[in-house]
Amino acid sequence: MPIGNGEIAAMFDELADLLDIEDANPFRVRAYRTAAEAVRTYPKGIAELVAAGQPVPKLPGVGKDLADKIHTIVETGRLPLLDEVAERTPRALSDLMKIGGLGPKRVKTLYRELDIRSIDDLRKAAADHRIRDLPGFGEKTEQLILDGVGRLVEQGSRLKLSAAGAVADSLVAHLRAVDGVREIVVAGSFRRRKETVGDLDILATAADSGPLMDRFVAYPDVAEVMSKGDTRSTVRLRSGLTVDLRVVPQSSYGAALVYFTGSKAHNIAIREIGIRRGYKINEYGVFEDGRRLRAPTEAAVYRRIGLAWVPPELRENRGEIEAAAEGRLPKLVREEDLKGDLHCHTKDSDGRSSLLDMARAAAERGYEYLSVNDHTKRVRIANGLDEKRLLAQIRRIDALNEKLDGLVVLKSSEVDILEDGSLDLPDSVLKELDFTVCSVHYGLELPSRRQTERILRAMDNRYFTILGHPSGRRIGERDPYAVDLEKIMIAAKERGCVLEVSAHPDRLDLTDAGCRLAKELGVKLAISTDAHSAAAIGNIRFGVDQARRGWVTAHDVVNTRPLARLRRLLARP
Ligand code: DGT
Ligand code: CA
Ligand code: CA
Ligand code: ZN
Repeated sequence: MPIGNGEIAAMFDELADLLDIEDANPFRVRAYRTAAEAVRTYPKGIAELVAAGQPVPKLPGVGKDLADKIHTIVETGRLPLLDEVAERTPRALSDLMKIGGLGPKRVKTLYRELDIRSIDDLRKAAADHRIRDLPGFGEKTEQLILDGVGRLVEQGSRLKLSAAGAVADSLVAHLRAVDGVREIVVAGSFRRRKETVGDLDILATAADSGPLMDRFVAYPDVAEVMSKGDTRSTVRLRSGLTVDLRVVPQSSYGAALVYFTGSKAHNIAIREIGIRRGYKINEYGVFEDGRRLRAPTEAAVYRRIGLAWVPPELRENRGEIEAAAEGRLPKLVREEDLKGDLHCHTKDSDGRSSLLDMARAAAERGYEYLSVNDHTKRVRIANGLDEKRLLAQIRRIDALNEKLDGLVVLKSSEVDILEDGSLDLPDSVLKELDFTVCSVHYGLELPSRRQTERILRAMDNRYFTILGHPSGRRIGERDPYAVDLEKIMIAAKERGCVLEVSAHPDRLDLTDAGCRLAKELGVKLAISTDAHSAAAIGNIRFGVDQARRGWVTAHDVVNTRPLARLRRLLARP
């Protein structure tokens, strides 16, 4: 019963958190974090490989000791060192680190001084104002903690799409092994590629549902079987995620897939159109006078009510139904439309892979170009580059391009936008670059008017090309900064600047609504990974998903263009 890469990675992350709280050697902590990232981004199921008699694959930064630990997890489902550490330091403390502003030091203080062992303990202590007097805290921090707890509770246990994907992959692989299964698909918000999912909704077809339900509840990661029936079962996994499995006959597949993909608002609108045309539409089929009509596919269901098939990402009842009726659904951008990536980091700043390894990974994907955008000097914690180091990097990229065949490495930078709206490097250096990504990293708390002015001012610089991660949020951890996004978009269009859709699975800014606004205002977008390792270049899919949810077409995205046209598009008028 294979354990998923995501679950292996989660164990290493938890171990790293707990060791960090215990003040363990930082190199050791970092080694576990590196292992977590390497496992999470590995494209094949490690447990499946081992089950097939292969060794644990060689992963970047993962030595023999860690590979042995991965092997143990795969074989036993446990990491003995984690169990050992958890005896000394409560596991729930690693949850506290999910709250913005709480690092290992502060979590340790909270635990030692106030015996805080859970999110609930933390909420109570903050509400009773017991935190503000701790050394290194204060009123402002106490309020930040209270906000953070509120956000965590509000979003409930919604899981980021990337994490849900890791779970979904191994669960679907587990179910596919059952004889007689035909279709099997993860529907719901997961199929609509929403940035977070509340639960997973798996839909399968089989003549006999029994064996499928049996295997579902026997999945090794199940913590609790909440219900088990012939057509529907629900389980809760150890991570807390709930999963529904529905099994329907093949003849209901089209209608069931439409229904369980949702959204609920889309379904209700579809059902109303059906009623007007004399049809009843539900999860079992399309009916006329109690007689089931043939509708084996989604497209057939939509056709019955005069609509074109609607891509799942658009099914939110935000105008897609009218567009489908009038034949004007957008032709959404696809991952294979992208010709390159316009935001990544290397070891020169805070990336974990070398320039060469990043270039190789991009070439392997078949990209025409990859830009290197290491941080600038102000971002000292990320080892940002000053003028001299950036010029040296430019020369190394020139030398590399001499040798590379097929891929061009573009010279760029992720230039920090300073508080006064100036850029962190002088024009004399910026002009040596092919283009820039400019981002806000500090002063996220500025009021909206000032934040907006700051960014507009930065855009006035003729070397400003792309606004990087344009809201600064981290999903579930840090709210977006306050800013007038519409004003920024209008200014970007006027000046020929571009906005980034970050494919980074923890960021995903712009939001879907932000992407749609950009499209409507006619401002161009770049879909970029902000990759900090060669493997993370594969995250591009999450940015494409988000853009598709925002009705974005290939035409709206600059990095769908071949290099020569990209250069013309990025040049400021
Ligand atoms: P989530 O799980 O909160 O991320 O969002 P969904 O969209 O996956 O919602 P979920 O899991 O409650 O239900 C899955 C799908 O089932 C949903 O997208 C549409 C359909 N559905 C659920 N409840 C209703 C309902 O009351 N009416 C209709 N028409 N459809 C529903
Ligand atoms: Ca769901
Ligand atoms: Ca559900
Ligand atoms: Zn950044």
